[in-house]
Amino acid sequence: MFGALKEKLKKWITKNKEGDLDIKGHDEKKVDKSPKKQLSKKKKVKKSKVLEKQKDELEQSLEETINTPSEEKGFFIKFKKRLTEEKFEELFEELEIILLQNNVAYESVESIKKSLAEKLIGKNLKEVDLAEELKNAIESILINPPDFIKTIKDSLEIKSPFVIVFAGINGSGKTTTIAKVANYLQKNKLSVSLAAADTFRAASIEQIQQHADNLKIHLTKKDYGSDPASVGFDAITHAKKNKIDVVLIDTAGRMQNKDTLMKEIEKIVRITKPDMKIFLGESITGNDATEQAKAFNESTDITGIILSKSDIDEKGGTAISVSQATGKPILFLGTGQKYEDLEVFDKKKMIEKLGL
Ligand SMILES: Nc1nc2c(ncn2[C@@H]2O[C@H](COP(=O)(O)OP(=O)(O)OP(=O)(O)O)[C@@H](O)[C@H]2O)c(=O)[nH]1
Ligand SMILES: [Mg+2]
Repeated sequence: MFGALKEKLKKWITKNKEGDLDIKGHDEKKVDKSPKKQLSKKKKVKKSKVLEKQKDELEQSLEETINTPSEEKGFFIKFKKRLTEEKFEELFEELEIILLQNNVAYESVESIKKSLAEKLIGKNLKEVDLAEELKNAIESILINPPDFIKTIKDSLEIKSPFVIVFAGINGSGKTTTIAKVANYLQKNKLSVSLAAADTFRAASIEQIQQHADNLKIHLTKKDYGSDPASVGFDAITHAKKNKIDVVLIDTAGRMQNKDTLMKEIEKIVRITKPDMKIFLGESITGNDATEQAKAFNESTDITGIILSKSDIDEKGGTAISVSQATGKPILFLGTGQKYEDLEVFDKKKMIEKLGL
C-alpha cells in the first residue's frame, strides 16, 4: 500500500525541507512569470497584499538585523527566509497534485492544506519538520476504530447474537471479507455463523458455502431469488437457538445509485436490526469508494468501513479520505486473499506505511 504516494511525498519533503526560499525577489519573479496570474485582477489585489506583507516582513527583518549586535551580523544582511502565504500556495500546489493523483479526496486535501498553512506560514522552513507537520495534518483526518472484539464481547453481555451486515457494490470483497472476519472472531474465541443473504448473484451461495465449510461454521441459506431479509432473520433465529455469538450477513452487490437496490439493504437492516453495518469498499477504486461509502452512510448510517485490496493499492488515498468523508472509522484493511489477510486499522501504522 502507498507505494507510489510514499515515494512522491518523500521527494516533495526532501525538495522543500531545505527551506531554500527567499522572501526577497524569488517569489516576485515566479509571480511575474505566470501570465494567468498577471491577467487576474483579483489575484493582482491579492498579490499586492502579499507584497505588502513581504515588505513588512522585510522591514521587520531589517530592524531585527539592525538591533542585532554587530558580531552576529554577516557581511551581507541576512534576510529571514520566512514562508509567505503566496510561497505556501506555491509549495502546496505540488503536494495538492500529488495527493489528488493518489486518490485523496478534494475535501481531505483542503483539510491537510489548512493544517499545514497554520503550521508553516510565517516560519522558516529550515526550522520546521516538514515531514512531521505533514504527518500530523494527515493523522488529524484519520479516525481510529473502537476495539472490534471488545465492542462485540461487551454487547454480548446484554444481548445475543451480535449481528453484522456487510454491504457494498458487486465485487468489492464482501464475501471474502466475511470469511476473514469469521476467522478473526473464531481466533478470538467467539462462535460465528453466516447468512447467505445474497440470493441474487449466480453461484454466490456456493461461494459462501465453501467458506463456511473451510471454517467449519454454520451457513443459513435459502433458494436463489428468496427474500434476503428473511435469510438474515432465519440466521438470527438459528444463532439464538444454538447460542452462537455472532451472525455475519452477506448481501448482494448493489450499485449505490440504484434506488431499488439501496432499498433492499435498508429492508435487511430493518428486519435484522444489526448491531453493526459495515461498508465494504475497494481501496483501489479511489474516489468511487469514497463516494459509495458516503451514499451507503446516508442511506443506512454505517458503523464503519472495511477497505479491501489495500495490498494491491499503490495509491492509498481512499484510506486517507474515506473516514473524513463519512465521519466513520475504517475498521479493517483487507490485505490479500487469505483468511489471515485482515489488518486492524490503526492511524499510526498507516502513517508509518506512508513513510512519514
Ligand atoms: N488482493 C485482494 N483481493 C481481494 C481482497 N478481498 C477480496 N479480494 C478478491 O476480490 C474478488 C471479489 O471478492 P468477493 O468477496 O467475491 O466480492 P463480493 O463483494 O462478495 O462480490 P459480489 O458477491 O459479486 O458482490 C475475489 O477474487 C477476492 O478474492 C483483498 O483484500 N485483497
Ligand atoms: Mg459476494
